[in-house]
Amino acid sequence: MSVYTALLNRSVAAGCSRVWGAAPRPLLHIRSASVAEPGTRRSDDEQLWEASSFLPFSRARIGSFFQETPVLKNPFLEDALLRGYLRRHLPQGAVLSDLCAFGERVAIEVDKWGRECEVNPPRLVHFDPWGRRVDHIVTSPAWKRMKDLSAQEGLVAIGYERSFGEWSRVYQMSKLYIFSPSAGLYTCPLAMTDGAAKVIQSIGVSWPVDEAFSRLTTRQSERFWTSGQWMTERQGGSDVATGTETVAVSQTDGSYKLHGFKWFTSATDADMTLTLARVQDRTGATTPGSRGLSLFYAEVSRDEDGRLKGIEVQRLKDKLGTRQVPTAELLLDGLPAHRISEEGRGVPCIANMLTITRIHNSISAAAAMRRVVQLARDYATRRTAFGKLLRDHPLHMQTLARMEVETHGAFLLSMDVCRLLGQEESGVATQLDTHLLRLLTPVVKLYTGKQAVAVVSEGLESFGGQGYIEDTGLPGLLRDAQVLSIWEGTTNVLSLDVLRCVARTSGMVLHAYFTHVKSLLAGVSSVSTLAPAVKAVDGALSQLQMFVQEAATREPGYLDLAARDLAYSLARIYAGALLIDHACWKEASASDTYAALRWCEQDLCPVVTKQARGCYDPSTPPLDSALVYDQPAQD
Ligand code: MFK
Repeated sequence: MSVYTALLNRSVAAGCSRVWGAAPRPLLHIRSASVAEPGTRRSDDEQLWEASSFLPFSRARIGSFFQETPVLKNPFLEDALLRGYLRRHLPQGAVLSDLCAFGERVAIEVDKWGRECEVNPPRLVHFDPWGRRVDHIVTSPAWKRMKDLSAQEGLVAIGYERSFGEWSRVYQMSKLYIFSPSAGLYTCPLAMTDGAAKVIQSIGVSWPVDEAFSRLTTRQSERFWTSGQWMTERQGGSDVATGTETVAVSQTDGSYKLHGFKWFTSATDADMTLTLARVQDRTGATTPGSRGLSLFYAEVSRDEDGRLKGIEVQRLKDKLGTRQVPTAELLLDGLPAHRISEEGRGVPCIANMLTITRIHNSISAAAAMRRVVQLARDYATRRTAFGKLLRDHPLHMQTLARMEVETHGAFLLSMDVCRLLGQEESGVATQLDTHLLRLLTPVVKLYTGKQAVAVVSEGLESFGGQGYIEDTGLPGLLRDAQVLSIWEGTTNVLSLDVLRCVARTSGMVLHAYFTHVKSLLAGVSSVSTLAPAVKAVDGALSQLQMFVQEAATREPGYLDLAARDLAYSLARIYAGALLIDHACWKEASASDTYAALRWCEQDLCPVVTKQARGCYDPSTPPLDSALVYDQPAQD
């Protein structure tokens, strides 16, 4: 008999079962403890097993119930709305079969890489073992595989090949939408890569960026490049125009060297970047403000000693989410660069990039919502509580249905902006379409960014405590969603962008908006099931039109205060019209109708509701300030 067995036997003899109460029955039976026949000798193993069966804690006794996990199935096949939308607008077999095959790959292979990017985040190695400064950003093998996959699957290329004409962007973004929640945030470098390709194409591809354009848009993984977008400095995350301190010193060969400090540079392992700087004149002076900014192209390369040319990586950022993406602070110390905009035209030139990255952001937001709904729906068929599956609890299903309504709205908003982008790029856009694209890009970005945080947060709750446990992968969805309303323009900055584009076009963007929403409603029969939804959108649209006319006569500042609610109203009314339009399609499903009806039950025009409460009156700012800066208690 081993010492251990002897000890166990002694414990039993000492009456452990009395101390701990009745001996619990083993829950997990590996084998039964045998009862020795008289005259037979029990083995040490048998005696050990018998003794241990009286212990309240042991490996055999953590319980026999293990919850089935939520399963990620092919995200294309699981998404009736995406498939319906494509059947309606882009029914080409090649597209559908590519998306189906890609969806299978995402579920089986790519999702695991995405997880690996999260658990194996990038790190910065400043020095080599012999003390030389190297500034290596070490990324996981999965992150590198994402780069190859992105090229091979044409995740940027599809938008530039334009094989499906005006619907090419919808095809590309559908693929990114399937990819995004499994991508380990590789969608971030792809957004900037796409944006950089767009800028280069818009300025007319020529030396030195022709090679870059071909690499950004290739399907050959060994040639594929990603691009950064180094805009943010210490003073200028939003206020780029005044906050940019980086200077460009011209060289005798016509190129420049950049000196400055970039405070947030995402996906810093990029091969090239577009960045803003102020050109110094002979005296070293620069022009302040937006008019002093020019756009530069720079390659990220190393010298023969392995040092980055003209760049020092100060540190990697410690972020709430998006930990998969290397985000760095960079000192630009003579970075060789080429000016690719006219002097002083940097902001309008990089605005093309902002349009693209904001559309990518919207797609990622809708995709995050779709993913959490898919997982929650699957889980509801596997989890039993209070004697029945979650799917049989009406209140639980009502909650999932509300998440689905939001996801329907976000998807159609985002895809419609992709549709408009595709039309503009293939030369078939009308002036109305171009105005709509300008107005809706910030509106859809800001609205879907906020929706994503709310829906993903709700989604986590549907897994109970497991939704809060890191290694389920679920909390990462929420942490990553939180960035969607921050980067590429915060909600307030984009709300003000909406006002600026209204002012710059003398209201033409709003005219386009009203015209298009009316045309979407025009085809719906008044006796249709959708009549209450049509009535709600129609009414909200009229209210919004009156608000806009009246607000134009108000003092400056009135609209600034209304900007956020105005943007929300534009988003909700437009999404309502899109949902109705989609539900009127002859092959629409019952859930398409349900989504349209439910969406239109909310306050579609919060700007008028808040106006009626006097929220934008001149007395409001002092009141709001008083609320925020409350007087300290007087002793
Ligand atoms: C999953 C996807 C994720 C994506 C990953 C990307 C990660 C990158 C991390 C970052 O977040 S990088 C930093 C993000 N920062 C921003 O998004 C900047 C936010 N600030 C703004 O958007 C400001 O509104 C802006 C810097 C554009 C304001 O600059 P200005 O110089 O005060 O603009 P102004 O005076 O309104 O306009 C100057 C010109 O640009 C005008 O043209 P013109 O001179 O020809 O009249 C405008 O029409 C044009 N412009 C400005 N915004 C535009 C635009 N054009 C088109 N679209 C726009 N949005």
